[in-house]
Amino acid sequence: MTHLTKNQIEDFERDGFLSPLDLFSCDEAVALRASLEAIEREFADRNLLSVRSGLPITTAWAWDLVHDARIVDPVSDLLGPDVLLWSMDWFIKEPGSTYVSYHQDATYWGLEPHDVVTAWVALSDAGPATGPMKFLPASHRGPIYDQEDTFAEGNLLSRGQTIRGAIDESTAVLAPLATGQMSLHHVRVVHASDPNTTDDRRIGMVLRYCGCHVRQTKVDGDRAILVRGRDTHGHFEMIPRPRVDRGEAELALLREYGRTRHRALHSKDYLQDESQDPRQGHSQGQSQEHSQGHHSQDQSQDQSQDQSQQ
Ligand SMILES: O=C(O)CCC(=O)C(=O)O
Repeated sequence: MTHLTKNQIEDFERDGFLSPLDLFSCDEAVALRASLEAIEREFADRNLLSVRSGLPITTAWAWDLVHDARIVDPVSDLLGPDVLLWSMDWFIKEPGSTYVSYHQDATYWGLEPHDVVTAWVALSDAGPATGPMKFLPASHRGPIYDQEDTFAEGNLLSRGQTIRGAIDESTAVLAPLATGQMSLHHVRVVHASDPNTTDDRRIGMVLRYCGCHVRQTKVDGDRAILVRGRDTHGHFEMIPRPRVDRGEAELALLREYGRTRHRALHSKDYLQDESQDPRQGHSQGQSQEHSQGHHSQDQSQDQSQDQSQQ
């Protein structure tokens, strides 16, 4: 049984996050990390953002992983019986100064209503020195804040999205995780993370789930994977299990998915006046997520690079 207790559900509803939860054994997490890093080595000359985020579309083990009952059971306790995976993102914080600024995911994903939960899975140690997630408890019950695109150096968010104005950090709760543990957070909760001061990578496999009733309000044709129950709404096009790992059809679907997701995440809702778009002339940064103007050796991968998230 991997379902949440009544108390855990109440904690999540009160705070907007739940952490830590035991998920994988250390051996399982190490094996998953090895699978990821083998793929990173194999596709080192490609756009790794796209390769990693596209895994459930292109690679059977990743498709199976996002269906794992140990993740989907607790998620469905929060979202109900019919659940979609909207996105697999990777927040890999190498040792160094990169960080994530305070933001709310709900501000720019276009998903409505906000019945969206992230499972943040530690495939390496995410202890206090690695810059684990920190949350402002109960902020998911407050307003959606105005965010600006700062494109700040070292910010792992693609546009350096940052809540405008001062944040009262005094209530922030650090959510360190051991290898194989996960946290769950609500799409509206305010969160951030500090630099990784250790010698190892901090690898977060970040799975975004939503109820089947949730819509993509920014674009048509967004895609998702049904991981639990039935989809009687049809708001998303369904992504099938990969038949051939990184086969032609799977890569074609990844490109389509990437184009749609790019439109959703970079639509004018967030850049109302293109002449003021700070991305003009912005050089390729180190963001974990969408990077603009990148020219990889594989244009097809390039076109789907922005599928991930922030
Ligand atoms: O991994 C991090 O440090 C930030 C992750 C994040 O912002 C998210 O999962 O929404």
